[in-house]
Amino acid sequence: MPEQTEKKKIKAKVLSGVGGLYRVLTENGETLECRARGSFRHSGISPYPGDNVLVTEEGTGMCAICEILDRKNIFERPPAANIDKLFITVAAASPSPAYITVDKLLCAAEYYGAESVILVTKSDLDREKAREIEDIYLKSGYTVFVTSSLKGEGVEELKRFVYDEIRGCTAAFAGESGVGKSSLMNALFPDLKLQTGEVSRKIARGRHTTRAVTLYPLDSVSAFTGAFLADTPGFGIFELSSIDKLVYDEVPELFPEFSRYFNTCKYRKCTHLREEGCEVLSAVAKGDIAVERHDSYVKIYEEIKALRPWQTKKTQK
Ligand SMILES: Nc1nc2c(ncn2[C@@H]2O[C@H](COP(=O)(O)OP(=O)(O)OP(=O)(O)O)[C@@H](O)[C@H]2O)c(=O)[nH]1
Ligand SMILES: [Mg+2]
Ligand SMILES: [Zn+2]
Repeated sequence: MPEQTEKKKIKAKVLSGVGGLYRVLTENGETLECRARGSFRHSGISPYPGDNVLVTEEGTGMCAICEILDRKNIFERPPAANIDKLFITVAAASPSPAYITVDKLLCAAEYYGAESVILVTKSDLDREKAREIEDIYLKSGYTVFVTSSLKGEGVEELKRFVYDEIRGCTAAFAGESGVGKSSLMNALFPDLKLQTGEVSRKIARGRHTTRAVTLYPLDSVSAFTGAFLADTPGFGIFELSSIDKLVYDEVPELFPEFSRYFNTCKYRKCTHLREEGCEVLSAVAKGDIAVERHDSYVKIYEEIKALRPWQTKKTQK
């Protein structure tokens, strides 16, 4: 027997990480506190919530993450890895809906290969606005739930969807601060007991109550197996520049409901911004594409073009 046997490596999932201290759930169902000690640290990579990792026991009661396993994807905002589904949350009122934030999050999810679901919250505050948001995103081909955590509206329906669709998956809530992400997670799974906060009366925006991304294993709060739900801190403004490889001529592909028109635009290199003979624009005029979505498209395209004017899909190759 060699004197120093290699330390046993245990597979685990990172639930949260604050100040270099990580909480992981091992495949044996144990929750451990860890530091990061692996060689990956030299290459500037650090574990993210959602990462699948290998951990070793250090003898001192402390454990160490020694390896990060392959990632399906990694979001910079909210910072999380291996997200299968993104629940993009938008309030009918308080704060008033910012379509650009929703559409940027939808673009990020399309880019990283996560499936998006739109959750409209606070329907009790403005029913008409809630329906308006629902119409826009249903028309765009997304799954939409209209909910009120306060009145319980839509909560059972969403819970059934969660049970059916996120088995074995990691889903994260994302959206502006104060839209009610933590409140809705509590309405779905009361045992989570997440902290929620007020919306500032003065600026009518949230106060950043949730401070860090945290994954909750659903089998700890309900009869559920192998699924994780992540609560994340809300944003003020969401910047797509956090996707550092996104180039402007990729932006059209991030709007799935536009794609069927691309081949019939008059010009082969149509940007779908304002060209004559653009079929995307004529679908907007006919009401087949929501005008709010096209407005966001123009903003996002121009923002990325201003940021990286010389980079295109060709130069990225
Ligand atoms: N009227 C009404 N208020 C709600 C509803 N859901 C949440 N709120 C209120 O909205 C405020 C913000 O809720 P949170 O759940 O903390 O929002 P959050 O999205 O988690 O915010 P951050 O953690 O800052 O990102 C709280 O005062 C909630 O009581 C709802 O369905 N109806
Ligand atoms: Mg919160
Ligand atoms: Zn076009």
